[in-house]
Amino acid sequence: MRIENPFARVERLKRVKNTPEASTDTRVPPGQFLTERFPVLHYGATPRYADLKNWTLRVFGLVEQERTFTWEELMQLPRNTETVDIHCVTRWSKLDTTWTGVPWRQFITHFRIKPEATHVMVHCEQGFTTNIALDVLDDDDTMLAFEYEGKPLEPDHGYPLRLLVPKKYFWKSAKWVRGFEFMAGDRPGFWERAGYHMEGDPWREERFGW
Ligand SMILES: Nc1nc2c(c(=O)[nH]1)N[C@H]1C(S)=C(S)[C@@H](COP(=O)(O)O)O[C@H]1N2
Ligand SMILES: [Mo]
Repeated sequence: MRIENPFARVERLKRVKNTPEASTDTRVPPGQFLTERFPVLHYGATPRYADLKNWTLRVFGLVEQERTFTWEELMQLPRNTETVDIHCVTRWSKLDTTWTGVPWRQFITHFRIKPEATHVMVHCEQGFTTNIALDVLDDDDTMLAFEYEGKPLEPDHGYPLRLLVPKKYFWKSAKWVRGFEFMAGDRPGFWERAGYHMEGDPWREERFGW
């Protein structure tokens, strides 16, 4: 299957630095180069919010009880700040990015996941989705991020909330998240249906095909 490049803004990537240490650096996965910029990549238009009064985050599917978090409720949960490296499937990597958010392991203490659930479909504005295994999410560095470098996320980078799963290619770090659907078994999300890999591990170069 041939994948058309869906990114209108891909031109920006041509200006990133290709540093010599990238090939040997143990922090840069195979086939990636480093950038100090922060490219913006997504399908469709950037959602804009006048305010977050009507914003909700829905937890549904295989949970004991569906739950909806308001923005206020989410802001009351314990938060954490972490510095991680990110890797985009279009081959840029960025080191030492700092994010603040609600750790995934903290978030899931607020509802009960049914034992048969194995995967999550992340639902975003405008129908974007991505699929992730629960055991991948179950890590210290996975979070529901709302700040980047100490400031609220820029609209282009997912304001108000994005998922951050730094150990997978960055398309799994879904922007403008509005819901988590717990599922028994895996199902492809938006890019996965277009041929991207179901797992997306940058260290194994799981870019396309499944
Ligand atoms: N909702 C949504 N989230 C998304 C995408 C998208 O198209 N829609 N693109 C993904 C891809 S392919 C990448 S590489 C990252 C880019 O994040 P950035 O724009 O903050 O660099 O967002 C991911 N999250
Ligand atoms: Mo991407």
